[in-house]
Amino acid sequence: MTSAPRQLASALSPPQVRTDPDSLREWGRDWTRAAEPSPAAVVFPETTDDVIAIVRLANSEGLKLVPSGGRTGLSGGAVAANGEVVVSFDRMNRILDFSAADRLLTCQAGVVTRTVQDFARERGLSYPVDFASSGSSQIGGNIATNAGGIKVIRYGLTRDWIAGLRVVTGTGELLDCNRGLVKNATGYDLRHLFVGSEGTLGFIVEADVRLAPAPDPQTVMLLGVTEFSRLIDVLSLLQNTLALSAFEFFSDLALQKVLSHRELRRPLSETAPFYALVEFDTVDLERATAAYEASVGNGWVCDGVVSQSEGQAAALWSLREGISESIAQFTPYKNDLSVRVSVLPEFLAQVDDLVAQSYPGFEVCWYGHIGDGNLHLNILKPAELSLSEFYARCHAISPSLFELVARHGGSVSAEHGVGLLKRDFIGYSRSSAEIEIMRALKGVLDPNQIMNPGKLLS
Ligand code: S2G
Ligand code: ZN
Repeated sequence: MTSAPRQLASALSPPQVRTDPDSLREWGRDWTRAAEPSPAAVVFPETTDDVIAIVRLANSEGLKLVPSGGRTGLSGGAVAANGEVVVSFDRMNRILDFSAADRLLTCQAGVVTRTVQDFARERGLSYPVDFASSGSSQIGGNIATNAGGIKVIRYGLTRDWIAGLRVVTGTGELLDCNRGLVKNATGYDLRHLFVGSEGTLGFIVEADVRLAPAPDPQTVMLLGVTEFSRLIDVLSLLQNTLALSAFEFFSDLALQKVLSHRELRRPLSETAPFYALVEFDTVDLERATAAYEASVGNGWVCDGVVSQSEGQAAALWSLREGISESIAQFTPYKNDLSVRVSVLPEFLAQVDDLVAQSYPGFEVCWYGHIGDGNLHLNILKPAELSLSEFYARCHAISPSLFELVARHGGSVSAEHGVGLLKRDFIGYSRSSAEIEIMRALKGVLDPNQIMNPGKLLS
């Protein structure tokens, strides 16, 4: 056993340290295949004191640490490819407290997102941040990447639901940020520095998670939309008519991939180039139907279906939520872009032209949360191209795509984080002054650069 695992075994109990090849491979990667996992060891802290001991050892022995949650990341943020020690929160997965009066749940970072959602629902409340990977992602990882998902248009992002954080910084200092308070005007809100920091400043070990009242009954409508730009017309008409819980979109190619992967039938009699999946309070059904009819009258929509039951609503949602899993077999090159909704029409037109010119012959899969300006552009690998050749060709086009995003004041990583894959492109969305300040902040909180080295900042 090399020195790192032996040292770690002295700070933890032996079962908490793994070095077998299967564990190194399993915990050394996330959902990306950006790099071959090769950690020196995987450790499983069970308490905050264990995490502090690991951080102190890393500082004294020059170990590098990679935080690991559900490993559902899509930017390589949890990849350990250079002999780092993976610090998995799988065993720090307890719900510690619940206050109905505060509508607050306190839990360890390793609690699975779905567990938080179920816990809230069982108490007549809800945790309204949701996405396809919520069954395996962990709340700590959601916080570290400020995860968004499908309900942002109504409920915001993870950041909006975190009322307190316990964090072990890169120096081993335990910070108790905000303690679940609603108001606390006593200086910089350090909690928000750690949200979205992707494990580069410290380990999130516990969170105080705000919960919302249970939502009213919801109805889902799937619309066949006649062209890309009309998605925005439908969005604006619906938004001026009722309170939307979700406004998602996907292309017909994305739908085809889900239908064939899951052996499902087409949901509409008409085929359209794009589909909008809309969710709203059932009490607004009459207004939603009127907006649908107006959209058809305007030629924006060619067909539509409304859920008549929770089962039908879930079936319509599965067409959207199944995309990521259905296209995984084509090892897609993923772009996760966002612009303000107001500039979407112009941006959509320009990015559509760029994609058509740049990726001739590649299958291009569009989907995402267009209601909050977030588009997922996935280029599918042709069978005849090697993965490295395919990635190289896509990577070569990224600068022109990101220039377009920058021209529209957008972000080159809307919700998936920067990690490894977008690290070299953050200059398209952040100024050099901001990047220097981020480096200085990392210098304060992780002076020995032990925390997730090479991620987010080069
Ligand atoms: C989505 C999930 C991950 C992916 O479906 O909204 O954020 O495959 C994605 O892009
Ligand atoms: Zn998404």
